[in-house]
Amino acid sequence: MSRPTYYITTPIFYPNGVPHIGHAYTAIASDAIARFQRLDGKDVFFLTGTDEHGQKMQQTAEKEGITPLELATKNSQAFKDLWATLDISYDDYIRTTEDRHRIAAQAIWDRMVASGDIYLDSYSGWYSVRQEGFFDEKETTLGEDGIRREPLGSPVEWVEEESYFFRLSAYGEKLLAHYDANPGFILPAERRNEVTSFVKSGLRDLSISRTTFDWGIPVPGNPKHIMYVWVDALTNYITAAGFPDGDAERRKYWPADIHMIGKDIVRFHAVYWPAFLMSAKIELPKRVFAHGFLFNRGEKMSKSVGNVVDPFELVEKYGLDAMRYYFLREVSFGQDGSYNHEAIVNRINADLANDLGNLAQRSLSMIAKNCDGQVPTPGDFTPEDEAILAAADALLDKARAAMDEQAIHNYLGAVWQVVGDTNRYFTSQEPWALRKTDPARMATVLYVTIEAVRQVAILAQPVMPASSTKLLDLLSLHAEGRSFEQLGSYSRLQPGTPLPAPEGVFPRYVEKDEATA
Ligand code: ME8
Repeated sequence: MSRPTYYITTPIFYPNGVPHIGHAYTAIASDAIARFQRLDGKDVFFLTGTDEHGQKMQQTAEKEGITPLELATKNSQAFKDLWATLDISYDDYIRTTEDRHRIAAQAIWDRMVASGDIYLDSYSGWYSVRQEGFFDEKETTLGEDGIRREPLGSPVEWVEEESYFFRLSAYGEKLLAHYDANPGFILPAERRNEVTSFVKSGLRDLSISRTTFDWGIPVPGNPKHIMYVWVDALTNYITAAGFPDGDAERRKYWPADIHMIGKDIVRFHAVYWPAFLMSAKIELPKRVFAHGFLFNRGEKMSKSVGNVVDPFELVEKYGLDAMRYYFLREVSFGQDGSYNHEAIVNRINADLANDLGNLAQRSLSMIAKNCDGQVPTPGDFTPEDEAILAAADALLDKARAAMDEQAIHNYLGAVWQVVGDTNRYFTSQEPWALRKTDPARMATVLYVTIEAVRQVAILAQPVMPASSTKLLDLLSLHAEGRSFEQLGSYSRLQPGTPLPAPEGVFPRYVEKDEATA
C-alpha cells in the first residue's frame, strides 16, 4: 500500500542578501514538521528555494555592480550553506531562474488568460520594492520625514505604467466561501480573521506585470512585459510538483499539505495565490500557516540597529540541536517570539542537560555498573511503574494532535512533561538505594526509566536529529526501531540487549567567564 503523501513548502527567500535568523527560524520549524511526518510514515516532499526575480533583486545587483543572476547565484548558495549547517532535510531546492520554473509560470499565466481573468490596462498606485507589493493609499501613512510607508514600514513609491491586471475582484466571494468551508485553510486564527476582513473590505484587481525593468519572466505573447514577481514566485510551489506536465512522481504531491510562511506574506499566500489557482483551475493547497516574527530581546532586528542575529554564530555558540530546540520550544508557534541569551542558556541547562541529559546519564550509568551493561529484566510493574509507561505510551497521540495544527511547542511540552514525570519517579524510587536492598526492584525501575527515555528520544528526533540519534545509539536501537511505529507498548526495549558505554549527550552551557574563573 502506498504511503500517504505530505507536501510542505517554505517561502522561497529573496537572495538579495545573506540569510538571517528569521529565515533560519522558518526553515527549522518546517524541517521539524517534515521530519515528524516522515517518522510518522508519510511520503514527505519538502521544498525550499530562492525567489530570484523582481525589482529588489535588480536594484541590489546594480548597487553591487554585478548582474541579478550573479547576485542570486551567490546568495542562493549562502542559503544552501545555511541549510546544510542547520541540517535542513529538504527534498528539492527551487530557483525561480530555472527553466522548469519559467515554463510553469508561463503555463499558469496562459490558464488565467484562458479563464478570462487577465486584461491589459494601465496601473497607477503605490509600490513597495522591499515587499514587492502594491498598496492602496489608505493603507499607507506619510511620515514626518516626508516618506510614505506601507503597514510593515517600508517606503512606497508612485508607479504609473501599462500593466496586465488579474481580475481579483471577481474572487472575493469565492475566497470567503473557501475560508468558511475550510477553517483550517489559514492558521493561526488571528491570521484567518485578518485575511477574512481584508477580503470582506473588497478586493481590487491586481496589477500583475511590469514594463519599467526587465528582470523577470516574460509575459507570454508580450515580452515587453515581465510578470509581477509574486505571480512568478507563488507558482514555484506547483513547478516543483511537476506542473504543467512533469513526472507523475512529483505531481502526486499536489495539493500541498502546508505552505509554511511568516506573517508578513499572508496576503500573498491566502488571497492572491488561491485566487490564481482557482482561475487556473488547479486545486488549492490545504493549509497556509503563518508563524510569528522573531525579535531580539523584544526589538525588531534591523541592519541599522545592528542587532541582527547571525544564525551561523548561534550554532557555533550553543550547538545546533540546542538552538533548534530553543526556538521551537520557547516560542508558541504562530505567535511572535523573542531571542535572548539568558533564555537559551536556561533551556539548554534546565531542559536538556539537567532534565533529559541527566536522566539518561544516571540511569544508563547505573545499568552499566550494576546490570552487566544490558537492558535490565523488569519484574512485576507497580502502579508507579505503570503510570510512567502509560504516560510515555500516550505521547504519540498527544504529539500528533499538537502537530495536526503545527503547535510544535505543545508537542515538545508534552514530551518534556514525561521527562519531568520520569525524573520525579526516578528520584522517588531511589534505585541507588535499592541496589543493596532489592536489586530486582532496582532493575525494574531502571528498565522503566530507560523505556521512557526510548520513547522521548524517538519523539525528539524531528527537533534534535543529531542528539536524539546519539541517545538512541546508547539504547542500542536499530534503525528500524526509531520510527513512530515503534512508540507505545508495541516494541518495548528488549531485556538482555547489550548497551554501549554511556556518555553525556547534552552538555551544560558554561559562560565563558565562569569557565575560566
Ligand atoms: O518574502 N522572524 O522573501 P523574504 C521570523 N520572496 N521569520 C522571518 C523574519 C523574522 N524576523 N524575517 C523573515 C519573501 N522571516 C518572498 C517569499 S514565497 C512564494 C516568496 C521569514 O526573503 C518568514 O518566513 O523576504 C518570512 O515570511 C520570510 O522570511 C520572508 O522572506
